Amino acid sequence: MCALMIGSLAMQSPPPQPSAKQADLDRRMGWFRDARFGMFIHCGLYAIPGGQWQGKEVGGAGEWILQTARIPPAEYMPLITQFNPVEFNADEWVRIAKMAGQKYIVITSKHHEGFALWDSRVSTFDVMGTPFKRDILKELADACARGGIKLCFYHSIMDWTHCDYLPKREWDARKEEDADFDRYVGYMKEQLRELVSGKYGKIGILWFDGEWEPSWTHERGLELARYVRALDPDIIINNRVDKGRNGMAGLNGAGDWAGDYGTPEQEIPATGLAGTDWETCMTMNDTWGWKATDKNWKSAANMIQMLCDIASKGGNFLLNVGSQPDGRIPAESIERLAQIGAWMETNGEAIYGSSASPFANLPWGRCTQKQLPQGRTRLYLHVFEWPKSADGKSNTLIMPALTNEIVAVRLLGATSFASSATRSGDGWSISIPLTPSDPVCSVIAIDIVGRPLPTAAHSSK
Ligand code: FHN
Repeated sequence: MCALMIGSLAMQSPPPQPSAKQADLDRRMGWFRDARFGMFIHCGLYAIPGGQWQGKEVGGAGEWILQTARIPPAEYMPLITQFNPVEFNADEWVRIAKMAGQKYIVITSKHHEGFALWDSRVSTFDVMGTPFKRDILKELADACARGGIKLCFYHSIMDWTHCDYLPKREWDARKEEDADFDRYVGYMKEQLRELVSGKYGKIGILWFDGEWEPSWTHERGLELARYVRALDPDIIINNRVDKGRNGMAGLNGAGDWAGDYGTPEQEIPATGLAGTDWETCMTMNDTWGWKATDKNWKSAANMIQMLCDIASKGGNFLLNVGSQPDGRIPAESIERLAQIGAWMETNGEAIYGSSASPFANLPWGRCTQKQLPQGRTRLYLHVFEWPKSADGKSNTLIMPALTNEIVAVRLLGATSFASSATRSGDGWSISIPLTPSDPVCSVIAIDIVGRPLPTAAHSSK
């Protein structure tokens, strides 16, 4: 039996009262911190060439083909006549996200190509100008409402095809002096109003991107954030509305930057980031927009451990799918999402609503935590490297550096085995089965008295 010593609750002072600004942020971020895992969808005209142009393979991400192949907008925009994703089924997309355990969807309302995935009143370069003639975002909004998935929009500030966006691509024949960037910002704001107006339901996040060109300034970023906040005081705005992020690391440097959370891209911060909300976005292969030749798929095992790593540092994981020109999500994506979903079915409680590990590092894996009533805490031990039994008869996991009393131990997904914990040095020795309950990551839940008190050497603080 685990030690049933009645641990004295360490006298832990209550946390300080948050400021009004922090309280407002906490209110907005509540569902985001609970969700932890979302689906990114890159859907646009770029899936039609799918990485090929004029019979040649084009390097780089599929959605960057206008830039990478230096396609004049006048030659790119006629792709609209070929956009016809006849296999698109919004309920199927939502089913796949739910199957994976993803709680929100961020879809590209408009990527850098400037094509609007909804029926926009202020543009003819939109989905209603295609043979498909259906409002994809409206169908997805209705499916998300039916499925209980939070809908969010990725929206690019940079717009390679709009006549007023600056700077123009150097191979764009249109004259920069004919463009009016302020007029472009007014157009962008009008499209954002359409998206957040209620027609598409309550939008969870406006996921800005494409903020890096010189035409977009800190002042414009602050003003756009104020504009969006006025449209909806509850909507979350990422930090790419402004100029504060440090490239792909995605986290704001010092300064009064707009945006509610940081956006590391294709990478996971080395440690947790106390007091900062953040979300790593990542492709499953190497491209955001669909590319026929990109077969460099990550394994589901790798992405499950990434999800645990990210949650153990207090972040969210936004995992991408690039829809095919026919409107289907690639089979390779669905296959991986199904495997991730199976793991989440058993272990999701260790991810959803969890917060960062109190430990700097653990030799066998990661840790997340949740507060319990009566001042107790549940620690979830995500074991990647299952210990090997010394004698083939019994097995233990060493939980180092935990001064709190353990009052309960449970192996997620293992119905029969009764784990127990006994003191071991400055931590605990936990009895575990000879073999892991999951080959990728087995989770052990331990309930402790009080808030976790790791020894100084092992604290993440
Ligand atoms: O240029 C885009 C890219 O196409 C993709 O949308 C990613 C996703 O976060 N964001 C930009 C690259 O940082």
